[in-house]
Amino acid sequence: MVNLTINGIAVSVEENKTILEAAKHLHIKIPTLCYHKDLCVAGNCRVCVVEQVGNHKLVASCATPVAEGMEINTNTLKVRNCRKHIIELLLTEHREECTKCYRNGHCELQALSAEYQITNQDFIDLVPDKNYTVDRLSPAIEKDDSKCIRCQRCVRTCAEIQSVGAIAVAHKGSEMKISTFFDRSLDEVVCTNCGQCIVHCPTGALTEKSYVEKVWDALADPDTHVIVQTAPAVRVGLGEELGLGLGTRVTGKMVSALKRLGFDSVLDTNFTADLTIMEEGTELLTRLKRALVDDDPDVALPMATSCSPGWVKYIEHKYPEYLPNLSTCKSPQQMFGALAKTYYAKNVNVAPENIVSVSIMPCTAKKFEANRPEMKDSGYKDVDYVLTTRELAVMIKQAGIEFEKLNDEIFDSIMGVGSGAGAIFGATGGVMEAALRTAYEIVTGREVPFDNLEIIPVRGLEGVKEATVKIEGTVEAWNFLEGAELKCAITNGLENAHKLLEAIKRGDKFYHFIEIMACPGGCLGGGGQPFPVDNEIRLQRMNALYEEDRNLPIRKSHENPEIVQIYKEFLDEPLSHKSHKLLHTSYVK
Ligand code: HC0
Repeated sequence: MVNLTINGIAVSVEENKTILEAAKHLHIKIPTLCYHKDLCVAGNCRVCVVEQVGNHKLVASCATPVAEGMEINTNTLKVRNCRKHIIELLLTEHREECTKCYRNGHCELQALSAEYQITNQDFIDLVPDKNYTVDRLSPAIEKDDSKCIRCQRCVRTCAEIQSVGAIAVAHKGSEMKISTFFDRSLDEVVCTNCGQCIVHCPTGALTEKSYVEKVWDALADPDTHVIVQTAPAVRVGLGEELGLGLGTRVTGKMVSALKRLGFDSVLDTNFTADLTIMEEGTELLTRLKRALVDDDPDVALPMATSCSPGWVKYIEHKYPEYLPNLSTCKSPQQMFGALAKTYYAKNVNVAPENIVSVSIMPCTAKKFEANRPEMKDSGYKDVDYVLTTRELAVMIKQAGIEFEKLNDEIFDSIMGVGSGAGAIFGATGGVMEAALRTAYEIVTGREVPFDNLEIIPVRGLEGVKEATVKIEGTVEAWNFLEGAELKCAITNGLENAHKLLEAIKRGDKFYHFIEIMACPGGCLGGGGQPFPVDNEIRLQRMNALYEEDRNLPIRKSHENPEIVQIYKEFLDEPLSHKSHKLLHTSYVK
């Protein structure tokens, strides 16, 4: 342990801790901007400066390790003035239009400016007029350089967490900016649209493309039938944006709010998450049969999940040789869209051209996915508009709904019933757990051999998780799997996906089935979820999703009565001709 004093108070912390971390032990808050718990230390904004007693040196507390006998002051005149000047300088280069800014009220620079009562503009003449770029071409993410403070949190996020590198530092000195390959639009580079840069950006330099006004227009149009689907992870994030505690489960209030907003039908993506399990589980078993019984050399294993659009774009850009390994299943969002304008339209007797299909997602890549040209199998654009969790919160506030006072309501039908297996899709490992609950039971006729259906090895925030499920005692149709050991792996965050794929490529690892989610923690940590985010917050949302599962009456996808109904009335069976047409797709480089 290392002993030091901060503001005259003694503290002992482990070696290799920083002054910033030591101060936290004493509940002393030091302001930061370029620092983020998820990222490596950059130490470039210097707003976290503190003063060393004795030599009066100012040091960046986020980047300075503690030392034995160190004496630090965090609140001297020199420290305060220095921080104030740094904030003033940042504001000088930052286009101040707080009242019109997307991050108004959620901006870390704005908060610091308020905290330090910045009222003067002493440095305004130092900065020449600049030609800032505002990139609005992507259907998912907007980038406004005039709001950028060059802290590089986005750059580190894209490289460290996502292994994508779509954005990087370009030029030097006063010309330095965060740019893309040849300064092209995010729509034209390797960006996966995951939006992790947005949730790690302290200001409004990176934001989602908003479709709030389009949805208000649709709701106001008497000739449209506007339906909404809500993703699993929204129900454990939305409350944070509306004054409730971290990871509060707000499913019933969310449904109630959506009804008050005027949606004609409030439905659940968890329904198509269950449907995905039926289709993807059958696809996996079919691939296993081809590999194990037919000795088919062309069958691609491991089969990889395909429901995370950031991951799909990543594999298209970076590992196209593994595209045959992707499950042909569309994501639950897109399955829902295709069914909304076919199965649902027929059931409620509404012309599909009059249906506007909206989805609420914790994800910005879902906006890109809905705009992919291949996502029109219903004969129309399957999903018209995608809103993030944050955008839904904006609509609820604009409508004057006192969210925390709402009573719980239930989803409409049809396509409004989801199982607990569908709910846990929002957490890393959830798709795997849901698939195993169903596939194991189909193959053996018995429940998975885990207490209370909870497959613990696939749970948690670790980057790469592995599980082996031994199949013992099969029903007749699946005798070839008797004694087989199904090897699975789960990753979250694209850097971890990269590591896993490299291990598979080298031949170090072999799996039958892998689940990959683009965002840390899975969708619950998606780029469309409320600010801020770190692992403690992700864990709270994750626990809430598992609680949601435990509290639902149906916890296995194949037992969802609406799933049984859709196969009986419309799809016939998993991987049927109709399923293939509406629920499956293929991706190319
Ligand atoms: Fe997800 Fe999904 S679980 S990707 O993370 O599979 O966004 O929440 O909606 O589609 O269901 C996101 C979350 C979804 C889809 C589902 C999947």
